[in-house]
Amino acid sequence: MIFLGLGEVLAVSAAHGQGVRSLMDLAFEALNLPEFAEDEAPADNTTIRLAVAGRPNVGKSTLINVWLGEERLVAFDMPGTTRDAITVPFVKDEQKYELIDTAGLRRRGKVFEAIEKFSVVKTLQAIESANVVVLLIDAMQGVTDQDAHIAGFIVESGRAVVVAINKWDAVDQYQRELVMRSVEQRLPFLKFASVFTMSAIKRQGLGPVWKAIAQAHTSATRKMPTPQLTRILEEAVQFQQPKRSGIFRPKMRYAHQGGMNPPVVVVHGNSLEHVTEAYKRYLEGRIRQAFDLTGTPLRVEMKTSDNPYSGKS
Ligand SMILES: Nc1nc2c(ncn2[C@@H]2O[C@H](COP(=O)(O)OP(=O)(O)OP(=O)(O)O)[C@@H](O)[C@H]2O)c(=O)[nH]1
Ligand SMILES: [Mg+2]
Repeated sequence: MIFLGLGEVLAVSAAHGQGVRSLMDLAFEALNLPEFAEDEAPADNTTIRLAVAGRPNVGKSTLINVWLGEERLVAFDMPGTTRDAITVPFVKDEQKYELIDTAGLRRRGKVFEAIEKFSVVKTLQAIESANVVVLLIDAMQGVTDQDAHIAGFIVESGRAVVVAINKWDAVDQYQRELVMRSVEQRLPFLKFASVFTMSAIKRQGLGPVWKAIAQAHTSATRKMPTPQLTRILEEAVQFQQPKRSGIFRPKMRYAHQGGMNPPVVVVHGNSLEHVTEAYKRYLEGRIRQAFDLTGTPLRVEMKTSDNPYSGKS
């Protein structure tokens, strides 16, 4: 039983949620639960699954109620009001959505917690099965470690994300500045996402958030043709070559798209295992810019073609 004994030991980063996903995968496996995605995924792929996630009491249920224009979900000034991930169908600008309200997540030590044990599992599964996640942050509290942890999980799951700072009506100018600074400091790995301030209760700032949701979904499902990707790769290499590593000089030949939501770009060539992380980030930046991938994580993978000399030395 992986919860009690030390059957499996995984490295996780407390601050950024790194490794948490594999940990949760293991936990799900051990629990032997049915896959949320298979159970509740819409039959057609024209429906966008949109999850609202965040710490307890940030206003997730309130926001969805405002979107729906009715008090469909229970919202209350008490952490842990929502105990289960709840899906509600919704249409906006002729686009079909499945809105998913989730239980507020907190963190104790290195694992997520919610008021009820199973709601944390449901919430993490809801995030993994969503196309886009709105990460809701409470302006009265600023960005905390717990928000960073949830953000880390969203990014690791490859979900497109929009950051919305709620309860903007309830804070003064001083707190507003603190909040904006805490976003920069604690969520540096979310630089690709748009950040908005809003008030669900006062119905302020809702329009830009919707635009960003649609944009994030478009980015996450962008088609990147091989010729165009390869041209961007060539231009990037021309501008700055990957560093030589000993006798190896990584040689990039072409790139193709290996997946969507999140977009994956696979670079083919020789000695690519010597490409540095910094260079991969540089390539990611060039690709992001060329395809306007605001709002979605992007994965760049290196694939070395069979080397005829390997194994012969
Ligand atoms: N001032 C202010 N209060 C808000 C706003 N949005 C929500 N609230 C209040 O925040 C409290 C919590 O709202 P909920 O919608 O229940 O929060 P939640 O994130 O769903 O909470 P859990 O289900 O417990 O995780 C309620 O008292 C809301 O009225 C807002 O924009 N401004
Ligand atoms: Mg709720």
